[in-house]
Amino acid sequence: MKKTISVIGAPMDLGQGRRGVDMGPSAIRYANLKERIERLGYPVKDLGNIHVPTAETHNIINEKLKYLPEVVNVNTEIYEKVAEVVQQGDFPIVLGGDHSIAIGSIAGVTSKISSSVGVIWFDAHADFNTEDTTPSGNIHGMPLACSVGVGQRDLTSIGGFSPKLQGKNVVIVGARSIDPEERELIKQNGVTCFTMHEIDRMGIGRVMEEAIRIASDGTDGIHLSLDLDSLDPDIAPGVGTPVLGGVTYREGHLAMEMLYQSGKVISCDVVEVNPILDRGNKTALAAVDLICSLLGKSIL
Ligand code: NNH
Ligand code: MN
Ligand code: MN
Ligand code: MN
Repeated sequence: MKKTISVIGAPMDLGQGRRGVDMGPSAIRYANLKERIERLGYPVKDLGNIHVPTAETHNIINEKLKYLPEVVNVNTEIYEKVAEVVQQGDFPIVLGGDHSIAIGSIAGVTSKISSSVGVIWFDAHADFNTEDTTPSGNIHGMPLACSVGVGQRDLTSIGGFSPKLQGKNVVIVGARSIDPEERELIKQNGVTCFTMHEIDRMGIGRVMEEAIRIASDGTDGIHLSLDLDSLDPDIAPGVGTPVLGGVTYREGHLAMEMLYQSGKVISCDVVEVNPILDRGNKTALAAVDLICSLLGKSIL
């Protein structure tokens, strides 16, 4: 019997500045997420959406940590839901929403695992800023730092423990836009980063072999945090911060296929799909295609 897949919608848009990413969970569901996963032989439970307050009903108090109290509250709810799913032995897929939701999601996954979890952060960005290094004040640029215990206390201590991850088991793949001080933090914390440069030189196959080895070294499993802006904007235009020179469609799929074959992946986030900026529902469809490869859809 295959693991039950539990889908949790997190229509969060408070971690970034553009309207529409709160509709990501709807767009991904509309792209037939449930049916497509069921076709692979998994039982699927859709647990609905986490409540996210409307941006217009709240004020920004701290320009370096925009909507901090609201982001903390939503992530606490995500943490509780994901922890419950993992406790039941199910595989959570958290649909963003912006990437700040990974703070709660990773807290939930790591809280119920006996030893430690590795993370593969598939993203055009490193999301390793803090309130001291952020160029935008947007918390979606901070979740990976928070998860290794770096950053504002309320964010790093979601679930009542910190850090969630050890830098040596964290791997960023696909990066091509990293802020100057963010770069220093990545190095200081022992995080591995395979940028587009390494993907071009080594090929995505070797990059993923290394990434899987590093993320599973001494851990009980791998959490995949999939930011759709990792893909090239040609194939995933519906994201808030597109960056040229991204991962191709096949590179993305090969990465997911290899993660499936590793047998190590225990949970994932699928974030930053913004239907207002999309063409058709292209980016959400690409997201569902990638999830299917991650869950074992093979070509032959
Ligand atoms: N590094 C920038 C910031 O911190 C942009 C982050 N944007 C993302 N991250 N989409 O994935 O504001
Ligand atoms: Mn609520
Ligand atoms: Mn991101
Ligand atoms: Mn990104």
